[in-house]
Amino acid sequence: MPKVPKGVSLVVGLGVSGRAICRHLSRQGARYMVADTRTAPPGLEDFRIAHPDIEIHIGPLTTLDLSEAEEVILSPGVDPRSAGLAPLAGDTRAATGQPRLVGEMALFVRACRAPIVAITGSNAKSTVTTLIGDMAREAGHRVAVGGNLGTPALDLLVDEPDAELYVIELSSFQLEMTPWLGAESAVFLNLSADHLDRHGNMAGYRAAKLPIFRGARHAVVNAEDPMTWPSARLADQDAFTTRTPQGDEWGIGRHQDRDWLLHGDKPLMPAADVRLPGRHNQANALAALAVGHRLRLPMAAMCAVLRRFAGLPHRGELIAEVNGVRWINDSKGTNVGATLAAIEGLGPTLEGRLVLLAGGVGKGADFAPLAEPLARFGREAILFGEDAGKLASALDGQVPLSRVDHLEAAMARAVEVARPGDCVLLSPACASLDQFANYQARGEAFRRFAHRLASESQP
Ligand code: UMA
Ligand code: ADP
Repeated sequence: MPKVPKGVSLVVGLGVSGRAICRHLSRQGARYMVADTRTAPPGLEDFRIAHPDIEIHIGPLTTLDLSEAEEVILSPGVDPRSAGLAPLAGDTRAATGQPRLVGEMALFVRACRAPIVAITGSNAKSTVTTLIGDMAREAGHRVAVGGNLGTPALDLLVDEPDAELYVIELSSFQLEMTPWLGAESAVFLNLSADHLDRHGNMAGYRAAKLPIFRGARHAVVNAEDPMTWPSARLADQDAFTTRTPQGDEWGIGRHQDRDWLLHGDKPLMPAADVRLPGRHNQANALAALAVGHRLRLPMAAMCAVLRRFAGLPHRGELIAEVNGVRWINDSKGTNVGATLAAIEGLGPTLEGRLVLLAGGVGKGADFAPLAEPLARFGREAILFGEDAGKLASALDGQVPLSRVDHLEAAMARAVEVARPGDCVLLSPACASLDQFANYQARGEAFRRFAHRLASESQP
């Protein structure tokens, strides 16, 4: 069996993170080789050409001897419990006493020389990460923003070497492989079912995210969701809520006959001035404010960002209005919690009803929580993709259903059933990987369709 030689590290995965890890190790002059468990990882030939000296192992990790590898650095999509890796669990490196099996963030923490703000949660990570980055920038700081959001954290060290602050979005996959983070501020926004196919159950999913608090100097948690609280309260900890704040919580309460964002009893700005729509986004704004306050960013700069930030693509994004029907792209609604927020946020604002397009890879989630809000607000749920059947069983009898093979057919069906005042909402509650390269590709297919529809409806 081929072997990773003594003193050589192994990078597992040739995706976005794997390549960033390779670039980092090359910069450091470290000896490493690469493995990918897929038979044909994307971009393999390009990688070979660019790195002729790097040995590459393709295929299961059980066919590679890792017993003497210096360090095994996993891409986030690779489960540390998969065959071939399990024997490494609990192993430490003789030289450092550090775990031998780690993820990208272990390398990032070792190399990073500026404070880190880390953000996790089942939903709203990218939104809150972007808000915090924009707030720090507005206040005149040099800030680098990345992580699960897109740019791998390790690439930020080269792209923005002078950053005074790194604002990093972290997934459960990344956090479970992070032995130590030492964040200046660690934010755990919410927890609802996602990635249960990897983490087993909610307890396992939460445990995977809790390393965000390791070594943190400050925490921001959700006062309404105890699953986001660290096992032991930090000395310096803030909490946000969409209710009237208790003590010095960040919350929402009445002031001058209107709802205001409050810090304790101090009014900050009218809630309706937050440009992002819905209560859930006001919660997101409060979490970002709590971090910014800890970083001593001026309140005026932070509120200016909240007043103008219109949201990221694929998150509740209005694409077109055609014949009185709004087409909204929420392709990043990849779990039940996000789709619930979209239905409950949009439903009450409509003159008509919701035509929901949902389906894809459900990742082991229970879709039952979608039934009641769809009964209230739904005209029809049009289901497609791998877990359409599971969705249909969960929603049966609550809302009219139709099942089609693919998003294209779902959009065509939506044209037939939507009436003026309705909203066609792509919020799939599922990952896209059965039928698309990623959630962006799914959202772009929706965008193209809605734009075409809009141009065809022009007189
Ligand atoms: N894979 C294998 N074998 C391998 C390596 C990868 O089968 O040896 C598979 C994985 O199971 C997965 C796919 O290949 O299906 C990609 O995995 P990866 O770890 O190579 O992914 P990257 O391209 O490095 O992208 C990752 C994040 N993807 C995942 O965690 C699955 C990206 O988040 C992130 O933007 C990027 O690193 C930069 O940090 C995407 C994501 O879906 C948006 N994240 C999940 C989420 O947000 O819910 C966690
Ligand atoms: P993440 O990076 O955690 O996936 P995003 O900011 O990309 O988070 O948003 C993902 C999805 O979650 C979108 O569909 C968005 O509309 C929805 N969402 C945003 N904020 C919340 C919230 N506070 N609770 C539940 N869902 C939310």
